Amino acid sequence: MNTKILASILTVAIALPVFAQSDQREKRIAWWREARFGMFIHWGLYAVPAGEWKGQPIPGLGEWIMNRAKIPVAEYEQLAKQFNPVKFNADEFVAIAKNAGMKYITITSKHHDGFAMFGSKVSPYNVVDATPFHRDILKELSVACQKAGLRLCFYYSQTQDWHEPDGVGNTWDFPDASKQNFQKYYDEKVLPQVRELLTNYGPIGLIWFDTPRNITLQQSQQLADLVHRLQPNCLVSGRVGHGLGDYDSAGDNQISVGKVKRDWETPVTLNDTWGFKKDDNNWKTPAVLIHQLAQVASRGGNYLLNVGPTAEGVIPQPSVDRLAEVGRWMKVNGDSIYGTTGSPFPYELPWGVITTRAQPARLYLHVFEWPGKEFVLYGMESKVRQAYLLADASRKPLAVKQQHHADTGLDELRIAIPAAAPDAIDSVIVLETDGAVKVITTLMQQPDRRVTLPAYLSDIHAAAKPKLRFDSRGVVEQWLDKSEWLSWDFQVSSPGEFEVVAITSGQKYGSNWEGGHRVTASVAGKDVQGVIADDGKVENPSNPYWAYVMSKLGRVAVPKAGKYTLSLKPQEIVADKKFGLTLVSVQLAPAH
Ligand code: JFZ
Repeated sequence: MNTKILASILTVAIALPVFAQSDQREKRIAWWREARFGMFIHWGLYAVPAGEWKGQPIPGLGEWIMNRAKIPVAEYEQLAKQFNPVKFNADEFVAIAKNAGMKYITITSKHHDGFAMFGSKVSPYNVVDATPFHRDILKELSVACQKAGLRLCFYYSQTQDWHEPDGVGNTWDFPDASKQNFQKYYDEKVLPQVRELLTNYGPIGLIWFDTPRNITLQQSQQLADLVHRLQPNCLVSGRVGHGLGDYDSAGDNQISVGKVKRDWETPVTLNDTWGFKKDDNNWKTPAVLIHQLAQVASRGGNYLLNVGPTAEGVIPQPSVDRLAEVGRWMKVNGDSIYGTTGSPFPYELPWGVITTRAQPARLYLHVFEWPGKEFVLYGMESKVRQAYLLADASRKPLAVKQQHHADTGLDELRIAIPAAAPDAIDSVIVLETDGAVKVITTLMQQPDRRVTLPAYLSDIHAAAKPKLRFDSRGVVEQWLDKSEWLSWDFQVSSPGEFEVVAITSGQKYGSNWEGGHRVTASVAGKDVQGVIADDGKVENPSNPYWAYVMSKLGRVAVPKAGKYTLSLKPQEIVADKKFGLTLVSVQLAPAH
């Protein structure tokens, strides 16, 4: 046979299953893209000690107490006898989620401690057989979810299991790693329990695997295949390992600073723990939660917000209150979240975020900082047919002026708005366009005259393959080589004097910021040299665990409207802590 024909037959034969697979993935992920907002529930035996062991508060996450306090299996197992959550009411859990506007619930079926929250024939270490409660919590939730029309999903810790000698993580009871047989644990507990979860609880939305650690490609593949074979419409989370998930999971409490191309979800804590801790009262405010929800949606992702029920079986009241506040906002503004895709702009906006609906074509402007009287948006190419406030049931049209400035090339949209914000946290302006939404995607100065140049939209210059890279939020990390530099092209419509400011990011929980680097920023034929010093913090509600630090580099004059390039070149990078220059963005702030 002609080799060309043979090659094309082979190509088709190989491509077919891949197409079939991606087709199926598109089908199974449709509900999840529509949902955008879900409830995470971390619940297990760790709710009994609630962050305290033998009278001592144990630092860290509540569900990690067995590991943090190195509690022997024989002792930790005793907690099962005390686990009797008599106040648990599945309908109440589901009502709290539904009232918040959440469309799915993902509950820990088995966390790293190895204890199953369902009646499992595979191991007696489960809620039905080992506790005085004797009720199958997952079964009750599956009935309640089906009644209320929410999707039920299961978290399952596939690699870490501190109860089993062959699971990963328990080095205090089982110190001899050479005696470990992970495959045995995987074959005898993981596969059969996942099979139970997908067989005994009706249709499941997704399995949230976690911390893949040392799992092999073959084992991850086998898990994903098992899920998809038993329930073809069930999704597999990104943390199944080896990139085999149906969508990506962001790091805990991490929100990308830029748009993400793949489907993604971020898990977020309401306070600082997943599993209940009686002393953790560091609750996020409703404003932070609503802003995060809108931000995640504006970057094309799902927001999975956690509650940690107590050992009595109730969701803590501060959690219930905050979720009710989010629900109050969602009842009015849900259209701007459900079934939307991200912002059409590749960069962030100073006043809030944007979500988009394809059919019928809508742009939702989530205004966190209400300007009063007039709202201005640059770069809108489509004709805006109508504008109104989502909070206004009568949809009274707002006066709109749309103008293309031939001299500067600027597309300017002006909307007359009421002086007072319809919502103190996030007021949504709806724009209806003629045909699909089209915008200018080049970086440009904003109506507040500020120019923000995000690291993830820079051109990278390096002699060889650049060593600097972006973390999962889109922040530069590993910028240790001073020969590597960044540049941005952007549009200025309102010239003048500007302060050049660099925004850098600390590592998680703020302790690990590294400064002292000397850099040169060049723009409009002028160089400014400055030091990355701590000249103040920037509020960062989308990533409250990572402090943003502002460094003032110097002043530049931009003489006239037009196109400019700014380059940022390091003269010296301090890398004692090996973090280097962790750049979020460079800003030109109008100097008054
Ligand atoms: C994991 C668990 O260990 C934790 O107990 C909780 O269930 C959480 C949702 O997931 O912790 C992680 C996993 C991944 C990252 C951080 C914490 N990550 O990728 O940054």
